[in-house]
Amino acid sequence: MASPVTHIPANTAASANTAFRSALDVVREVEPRVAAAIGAEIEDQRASLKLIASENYASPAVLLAMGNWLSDKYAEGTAGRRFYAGCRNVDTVESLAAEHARALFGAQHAYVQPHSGIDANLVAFWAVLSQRVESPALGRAGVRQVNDLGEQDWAELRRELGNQRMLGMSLDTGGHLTHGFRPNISGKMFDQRSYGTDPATGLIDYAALRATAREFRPLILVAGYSAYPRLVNFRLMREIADEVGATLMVDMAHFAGLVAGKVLTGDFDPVPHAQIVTSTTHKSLRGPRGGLVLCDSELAEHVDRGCPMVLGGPLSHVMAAKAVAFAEARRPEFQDYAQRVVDNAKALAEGLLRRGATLVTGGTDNHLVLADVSGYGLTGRQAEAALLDSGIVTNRNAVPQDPNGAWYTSGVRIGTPALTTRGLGTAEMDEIAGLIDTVLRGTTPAPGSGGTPSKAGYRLDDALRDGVAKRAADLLAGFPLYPGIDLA
Ligand code: DSN
Repeated sequence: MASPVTHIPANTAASANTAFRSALDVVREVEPRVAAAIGAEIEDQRASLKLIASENYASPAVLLAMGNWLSDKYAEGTAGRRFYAGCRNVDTVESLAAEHARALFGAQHAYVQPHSGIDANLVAFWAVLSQRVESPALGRAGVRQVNDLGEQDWAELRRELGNQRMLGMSLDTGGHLTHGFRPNISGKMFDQRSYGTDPATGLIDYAALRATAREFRPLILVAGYSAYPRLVNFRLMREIADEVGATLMVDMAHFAGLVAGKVLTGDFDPVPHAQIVTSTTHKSLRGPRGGLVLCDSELAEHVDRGCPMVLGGPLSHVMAAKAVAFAEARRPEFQDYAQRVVDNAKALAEGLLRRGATLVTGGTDNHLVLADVSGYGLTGRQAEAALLDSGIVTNRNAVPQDPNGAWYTSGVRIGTPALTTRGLGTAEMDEIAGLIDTVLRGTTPAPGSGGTPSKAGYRLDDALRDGVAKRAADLLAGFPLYPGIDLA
């Protein structure tokens, strides 16, 4: 079998080791504590059973592309059209990243500057608003440049448009804060309404969504999630958006790797259906920490204004790493990786179900599983903490209509992108399901004040905890992370 960590080819492992060791030597000369923290991080990552659905391990090529003097350059604007002189090398890496992104996803336009997913979404919101403003058919006649609008113009515009509304997936059914919720600026920019899932099946209720869209008539219909374990029908979403005159925006941050790896195709590939698609680049896509916007040609000029409209100066070193990551994702082995991410999630789900766990929607079709831990008598917070003590890293997450709210929650989100990169397969996933079930069965809520059980405190037998942690460590020992890299 080829090395499961296909992004560390055997012929470059020795060079990568030399590069990381040398880099740390140089850093250590100036601030040894930083060098020590970097060295400790790889050991921490090696030691944990990482099941955070939004995390992964980037390749040495991606990591190394970020540590250089491209970081020193200011480059506001876009390739070939900068507000600073001397940007030819930044132009090269930005153009390459955009070219790879367009080819990888079959997109008409790619904007690779966003620093994060939140930034990518802000760029997208602004692009949709400014397109509407500047379209004589849709916006205020005579206004050609959204930048020229004063306070008074905006007030008038909001009246004229009569529509700064966003319809996104509710937080407790898996939506994301940036899809119009109050703790994020999107919740202030837009009047927001949510769609959710059918309580009986846990699946998106498209009929209810359509009815809400007809009544609410959003400017933007947002699809995408951070904790929904099933596929989304983007063809149907676009049909609904068109029917009510909305722009369909898809936030594919979580599942971009499954789109790139051609696991999500047809109705389930957002790119042919949405006018604008946003993503992070570091989750299932396995690139550097950053964001990405893909869009139809008509939106391109609006998207390209992201910096300086809502973004600070481009991180040219990160754009270089995005170009490398997208090039990696265009290789055939990435498709194999993406398929294994889903196969592993299904194996994990089946393993949990067989042991009696309750899963939202009863399973998964993507890279994550959402376990409702109330059947174990626990809150999500207790389950998360007990699992962490036992060497299993997950994160607590609300389940639909969660009685414990967003802080304590009743669920735990479990994802397979990282461990799949590490090479673990379906047999290991079944064993991990057993470890999770063992920990959750062995955990009880600690007594809280006034005789009611605590929502945070828990009790877990030391021997049980240590036994699971030992088994998790033994399991990981068979799947070395970054083989060939030895910083000791
Ligand atoms: N933090 C990401 C996640 O874990 O889903 C999304 O913001």
